Amino acid sequence: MKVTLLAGGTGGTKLAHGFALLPDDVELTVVANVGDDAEMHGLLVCPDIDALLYTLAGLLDTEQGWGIRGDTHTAHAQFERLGEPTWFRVGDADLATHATRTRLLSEGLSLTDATARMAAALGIGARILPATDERHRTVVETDEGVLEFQEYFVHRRQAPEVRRVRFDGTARPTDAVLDAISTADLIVLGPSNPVVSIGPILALPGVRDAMREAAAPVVSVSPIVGGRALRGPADRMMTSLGHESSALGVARLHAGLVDRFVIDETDVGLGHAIQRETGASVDVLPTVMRSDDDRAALARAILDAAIG
Ligand code: FO1
Repeated sequence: MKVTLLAGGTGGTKLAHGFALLPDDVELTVVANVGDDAEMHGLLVCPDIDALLYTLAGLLDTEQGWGIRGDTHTAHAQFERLGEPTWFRVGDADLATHATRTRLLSEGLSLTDATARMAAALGIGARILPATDERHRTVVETDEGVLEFQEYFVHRRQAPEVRRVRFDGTARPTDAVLDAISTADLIVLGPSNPVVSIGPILALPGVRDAMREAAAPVVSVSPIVGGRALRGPADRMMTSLGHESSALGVARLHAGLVDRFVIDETDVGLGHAIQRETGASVDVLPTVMRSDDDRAALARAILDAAIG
């Protein structure tokens, strides 16, 4: 059973972990958002790839939701002494990840190959595919000006009002990504921010067509539960961009692309409207993942509902 999951941020990463926890009959490929990527201290940081690497290797600082558990910050203190910008906090072990990635890229590896090399070194069985090997940065137009994604997300703490989100560059998805979509038995849009986590992947030319043409069912899992994002600014961002902040709002964004919507039990009342407006089926499941068991149970339930 080949599962291809589009993910970025916390929810999608947790669901990736859920699929990875299932027995060996699931062959997992995660297509990772790269819109959040940024150069920090001369190194390429890929936060969504990092979160996948650390989660699937059992290293993630789960309290924080990013970085490595138990990491120290000696380098951070030295950056501070040197007068370097320190609003983006990179731990010592985390720094090794970014340094390794940057070295592999400087030796001519693609981001796809560098990520595969690092995932293998960390003992990860799932395939993590950057959505593209080219520059594809999320740019946030706000009431306080045009901001790079991490500038908006970390430095400005998501305070500015978002007016528009766009993607910098003319990137194309990798062949590996298009192939993972067209050969999958199941395609899942993870419960990640639809605008800045899933949006950048779907914006790459050919990705939407590949999903429409794929034989596999396409399932979208709502990251909005009871009108609220479980983590991050997805709800406020949806509203300020003119979308309803609800599972229905997410379904509208993915209408025409998706065969089934997974919504949380809290949102059972939205099921009929989603079905009526999008023509897709609706599965009502417990989508809030508090434990590893919750993650695996949701992954299993999605498989059962979509494939039987
Ligand atoms: N998030 C923060 O809120 N503050 C940080 O200082 C920070 C550093 C950081 C370093 C490496 C990394 O891979 C991720 C990091 N993140 C940090 C998380 C990241 O900014 C966001 O959570 C994602 O981009 C949103 O999905």
